[in-house]
Amino acid sequence: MSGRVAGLPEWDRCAVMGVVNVTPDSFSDGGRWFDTSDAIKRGLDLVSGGADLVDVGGESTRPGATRVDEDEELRRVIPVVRSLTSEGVVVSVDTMRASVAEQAIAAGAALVNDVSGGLADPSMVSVVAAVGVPFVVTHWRGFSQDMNSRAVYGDVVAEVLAELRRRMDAVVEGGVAPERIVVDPGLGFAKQADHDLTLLAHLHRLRGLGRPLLVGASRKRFLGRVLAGENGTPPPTRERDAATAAVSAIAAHAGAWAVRVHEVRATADAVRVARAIEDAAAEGEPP
Ligand code: PMM
Repeated sequence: MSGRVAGLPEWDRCAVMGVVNVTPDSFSDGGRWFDTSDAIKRGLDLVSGGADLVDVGGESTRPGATRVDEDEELRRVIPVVRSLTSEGVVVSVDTMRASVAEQAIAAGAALVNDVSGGLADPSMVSVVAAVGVPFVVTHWRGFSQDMNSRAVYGDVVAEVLAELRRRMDAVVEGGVAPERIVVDPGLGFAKQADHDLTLLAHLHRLRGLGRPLLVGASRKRFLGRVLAGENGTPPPTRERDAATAAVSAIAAHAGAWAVRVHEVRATADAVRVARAIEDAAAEGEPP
């Protein structure tokens, strides 16, 4: 099974995390939900389409992106978090800033999704520990501006495992309860396409970290490379949703706790099929 995260609802299958990027420049959907009311509507639509929780972010992390300033990030994120939580949506906040996490939690966010795993802001871990919300520890080697130059590995699975384990230890040392930690291999963060594919092929080893696993493959570059035609041109990001749903099924089958996706409908089906196959396998076991 996919595991339980203290402080969040328990789903009986891999959960679907829908994405609302309140940004003008995100890699996959930049600008589409930049306006506050569009972003809120998008969050509600994702829930109607099958999202179990909605991840709200105000800073693009696409390769090469420069950072947004704190006031602007707060302006983008907080009203969307407040409005969605007031509608009963389980919201996670995608931020590398402790101040944004703190205000988002005050506005009702149930989970802090920090793609830097607490490395970008030295106050992040203590803020999360103090309020006692769940925390996503993502594998990360540095800010977007130069992350591609850090995509150098001898054994990508072993190195990601070791680096995640170190971050988990540091986060627990900082006061976050182990049962509130989620781990994430950080597909595309300081990784080339081959690294992402190898990590997906070894999700069972990442589960060995002993905590629920979040997988964020949606529309990413490695899918563009897999889907590229003979001339090597990758399809535009919005044409990668079928491939994303395929990864969702594979991740769910490998025991992921949740998948983070931009279009939820096909993934919601994929995780249900994965669950049905798991049930059938359990029923087919000899006594
Ligand atoms: N990827 C992006 C943003 N946030 N959070 C987690 N936990 N894992 C991810 O893989 C992840 C993330 C980048 O995706 P986008 O900008 O295309 O939404």
